[in-house]
Amino acid sequence: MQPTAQPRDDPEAFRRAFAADLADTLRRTPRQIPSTYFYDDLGSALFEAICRLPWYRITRAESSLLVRHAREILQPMRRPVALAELGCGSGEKIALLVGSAGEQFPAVHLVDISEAALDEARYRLQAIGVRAIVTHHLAYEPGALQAVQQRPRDGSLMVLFLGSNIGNFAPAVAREFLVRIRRLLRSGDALLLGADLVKPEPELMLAYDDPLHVTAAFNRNLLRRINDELGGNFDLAAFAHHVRWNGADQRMEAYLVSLRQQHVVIRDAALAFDLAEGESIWTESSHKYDARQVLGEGLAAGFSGGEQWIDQDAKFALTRFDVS
Ligand code: AVI
Repeated sequence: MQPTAQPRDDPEAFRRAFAADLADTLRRTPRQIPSTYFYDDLGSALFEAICRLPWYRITRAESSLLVRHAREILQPMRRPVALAELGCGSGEKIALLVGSAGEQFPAVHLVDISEAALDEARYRLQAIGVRAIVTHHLAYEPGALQAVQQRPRDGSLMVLFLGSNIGNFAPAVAREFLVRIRRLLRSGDALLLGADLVKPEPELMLAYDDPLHVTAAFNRNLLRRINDELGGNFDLAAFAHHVRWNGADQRMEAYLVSLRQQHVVIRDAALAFDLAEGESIWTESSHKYDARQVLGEGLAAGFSGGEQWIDQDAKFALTRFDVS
């Protein structure tokens, strides 16, 4: 499933794109909903809660790597270094990097499709004394393009793509994404990539099917959103959150399983279909990498370098790819 995040500045255009995506993906076998639609205001808040769950370790592992290694991560960059985070969310992680680096940054670009997240990230960075904050209310790549176009003439640019967001892309899509980011950059620039690594299946199952059922709520919220925004009639109580580890494809898969036979109508997507009892809607894939695989992907995309900082316990890798 390729995320097709849209800028939200034109709500009607966004609604039409959402409806068109569903009209396509809910007709496929198996039926699917693109995971990019998780992140409305409630979905983003639920995701922030997931990041605080003891069983979901990505955010804490990455944050502590950023704090511990901020200076090493930035060390080879030509000064001054501008930063651009794609999908910054609440800005917590870029703020940790900035706060631990012990230097000034000429510009910090924040890219996100959630306006609420951008506001929060801006306040967070202002609070730690960052003066030049530029927000881009856009999807990853248009946002990266704007950040590149507005970069200071001197120095270098580090693009951050954290949180294992890369894992929500299918491998071929991830590869193409890295190639396009590489092409936007110039010699001396870098990409800092956060990727979750393969770990024992029981740990993954708990991370994606937590005992507090926050992830289940995050998943079901997709249906609530479709009901509210596109005139859907999903009965949320008639769906179970189901996850599985697909070892062959190295990914966690999330589904919403219909608990009974039901007739679904989504008025604004001109969709009507029957779901059988036990039939699933596939809502997310979270690919897990080996550290060496991450390196290989970056180098194949035309980057050089590939210094890595790894949390061996949580199994999470930060990799800095350079542009030579
Ligand atoms: C944003 N993304 C990297 C998360 C992940 O781990 O795939 C989204 C998420 N889905 C369920 N829990 C967290």
